Amino acid sequence: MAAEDADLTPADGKPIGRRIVLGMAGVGAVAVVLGKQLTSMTSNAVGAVAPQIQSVIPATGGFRIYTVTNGYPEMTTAAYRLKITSGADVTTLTFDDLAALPQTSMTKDFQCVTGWRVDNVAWSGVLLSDIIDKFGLSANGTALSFTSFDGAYTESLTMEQAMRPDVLVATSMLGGPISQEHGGPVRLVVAPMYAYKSIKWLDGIEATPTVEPGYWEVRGYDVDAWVGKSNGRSDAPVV
Ligand SMILES: Nc1nc2c(c(=O)[nH]1)N[C@H]1C(S)=C(S)[C@@H](COP(=O)(O)O)O[C@H]1N2
Ligand SMILES: [Mo]
Repeated sequence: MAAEDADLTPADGKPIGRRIVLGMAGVGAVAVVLGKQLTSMTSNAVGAVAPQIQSVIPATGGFRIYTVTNGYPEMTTAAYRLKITSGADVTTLTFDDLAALPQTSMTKDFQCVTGWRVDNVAWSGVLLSDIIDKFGLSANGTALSFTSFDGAYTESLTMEQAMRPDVLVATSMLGGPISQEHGGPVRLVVAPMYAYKSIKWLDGIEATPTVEPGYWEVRGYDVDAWVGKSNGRSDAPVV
């Protein structure tokens, strides 16, 4: 499956392009939608690009599936590892290790900065604050950096943001495992912020001295991506 970068720099200097890849099982549709037209075009773009495969695009319940690489990285729960770096201490957790930690559930709206939103998404997993406490991360930095096993996407939070009770290292979504395209087996969910903070295919958490802006943030999006209070489009229609 091929996709092309759609980064643009509009008049306000903030690159707002992004790439959307929709596809499954050897049949892919690639919609490259530019800048401000993204919100209004996403639904139609699929039909416009490849009308014949519309019927095989999975019903994702209102979610758009995003990736900044060519496709979705694959990982079994057995092979999964989460590397936690807290100063000189490096700990590697398996999926079972995560499952053995206290489990927390939350149901929150999931809002992309481009305007689409899915209401009442059920997540469960381990509170990031529990991981911070268990591994002493706040003694070793003022922020956290997150990496993905897609090898490209990164994210960050201040320690204060990361301690919130609505920030989860999620191992379950909508009552089941997190699917490959939604970032399984483990993704971050930062419920109070636009979904670009919710890094998929999470494989690393590290305490850092300062906030290191993530993938979209070095491309112009706000580091503090509070829904309705950042450079997102909370006023945009849900498409
Ligand atoms: N690794 C990775 N995480 C990511 C992204 C991505 O492209 N790669 N996109 C982000 C954006 S912009 C959104 S809106 C959500 C989309 O989540 P979904 O693909 O499960 O709908 O994932 C976020 N996390
Ligand atoms: Mo997004």
